[in-house]
Amino acid sequence: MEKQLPPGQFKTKTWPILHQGDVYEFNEQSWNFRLFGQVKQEVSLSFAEVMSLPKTVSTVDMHCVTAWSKFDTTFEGIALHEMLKFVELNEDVKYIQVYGYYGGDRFGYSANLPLKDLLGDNALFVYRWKDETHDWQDITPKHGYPLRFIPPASFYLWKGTKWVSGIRFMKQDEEGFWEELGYSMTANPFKEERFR
Ligand SMILES: Nc1nc2c(c(=O)[nH]1)N[C@H]1C(S)=C(S)[C@@H](COP(=O)(O)O)O[C@H]1N2
Ligand SMILES: [Mo]
Repeated sequence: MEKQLPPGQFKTKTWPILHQGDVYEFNEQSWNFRLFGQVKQEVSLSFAEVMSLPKTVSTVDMHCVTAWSKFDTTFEGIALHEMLKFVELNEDVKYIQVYGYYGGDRFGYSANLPLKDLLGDNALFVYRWKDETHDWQDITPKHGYPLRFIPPASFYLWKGTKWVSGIRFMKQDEEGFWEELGYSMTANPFKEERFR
């Protein structure tokens, strides 16, 4: 069966590149992944520690708010639920902010998401991908090397932070980078939740 495009979207076979600002330059020495906010104890993982976590392969659809949709990209990465094993969450944590690089600041970009929707194998921090036109290859610097988030297809792709630096756990929903500028908090492409 043909897959349904969300309303107002068109299909692309290539993977477009879209972000604000310059591209993060990876430096393993200064790179870390922070788990912080509403947790009993904050944790900071090195690149080697993150890359030694169990790996998940998942095929997902991506829907960008600028109206392109790309079906069936296969990613290899670390599921968000693997990261959760490192922290004990405070009571009533329901949202997260996924941080990434923007404008010289490793925490300059952020995207808010409800934690309950991110517990499956389709919420991944990815470093490798393939599709029908490409064999396995590393995520390029412009797509978020060395590690970027890919959200489930029930969220527009701006929730997919590139050059990730950490997760902040929250009790209440808070605006991220695009949400502060008027984009949707919930961002469901199938309900066409672009702005609010
Ligand atoms: N750090 C960071 N991540 C980001 C962005 C950004 O500007 N900075 N742009 C977002 C937006 S709006 C989109 S549509 C996707 C695009 O990902 P792609 O270029 O890999 O297709 O990255 C998201 N992640
Ligand atoms: Mo976007």
